[in-house]
Amino acid sequence: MPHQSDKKPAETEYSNLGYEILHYRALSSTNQVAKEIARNGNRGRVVVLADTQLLGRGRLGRRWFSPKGGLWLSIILRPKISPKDALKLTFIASSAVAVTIEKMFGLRTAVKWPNDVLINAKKVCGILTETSLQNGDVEFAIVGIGLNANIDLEAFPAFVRSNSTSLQHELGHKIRLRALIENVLKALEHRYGLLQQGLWFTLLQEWKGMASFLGEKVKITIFDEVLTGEAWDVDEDGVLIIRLESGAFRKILVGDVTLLRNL
Ligand code: BT5
Repeated sequence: MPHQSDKKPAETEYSNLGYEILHYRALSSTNQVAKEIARNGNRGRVVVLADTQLLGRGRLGRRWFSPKGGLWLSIILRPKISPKDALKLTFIASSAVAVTIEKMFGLRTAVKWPNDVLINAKKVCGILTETSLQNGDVEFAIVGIGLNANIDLEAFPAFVRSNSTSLQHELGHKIRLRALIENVLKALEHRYGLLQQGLWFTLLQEWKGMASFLGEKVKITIFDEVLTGEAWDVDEDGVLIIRLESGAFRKILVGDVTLLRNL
């Protein structure tokens, strides 16, 4: 059921790259609305943007807090990839955000498996990629980017505040959201082009170059199961490989990584 606020964008803007940006004041979730738009047919390059989300979502049904001042957007893509490759879109979006933040603001960023961008080991951005399948193929993918831009951390509940940061908090001032959006879209478009050309290994290498958790002692939470070990590698499918204390290796397809040195 569409949310009451989801009916009509407040304005439609166009990015320098020709994306149609449907800009809403308040929305349930940009991913949800993008999905509904994508289902209604291919209308080219569309981005759904909201000033605030009332039901912003993370992975596994979790909540994504989306107060005003953040960059909350979803991009509709129609990639020629198999469903198991959706994670690649998450990786390239994370790299695009991480590189853009470094270039624009000179802040040092890192990526963390599977979908985080960090500054000073705190989460500044999360990516949520969702796909719709048709006859076993990806019909469309929605890449949702949640980036804490002009946000006072006081706006978050304590359990989120302790593990997160914002650009405003790191820089001590607000930034121009519009320029950030343009640059993130540009960085993602570039990487998406490389992915479509079959250059996944180059893109994975770029992501791994920012993956400072690799080689670290980590705790992995997989639903109710908790493991500890060393974050050994991320394989070509984007799967995390952990070296357990027993010396055995384990492949992790879904889960959350916590760096133990931060505890
Ligand atoms: C994510 O999930 O990190 C994916 C977040 C994607 C959000 C974007 S915003 C635009 C688009 N529309 C949507 O509805 N979603 C996407 P996950 O890895 O599951 O992390 C979720 C966890 O991060 C929560 O359980 C909280 O602990 C924490 N969290 C919630 N809001 C946060 C925030 N604004 N900043 C940092 N951490 C947050």
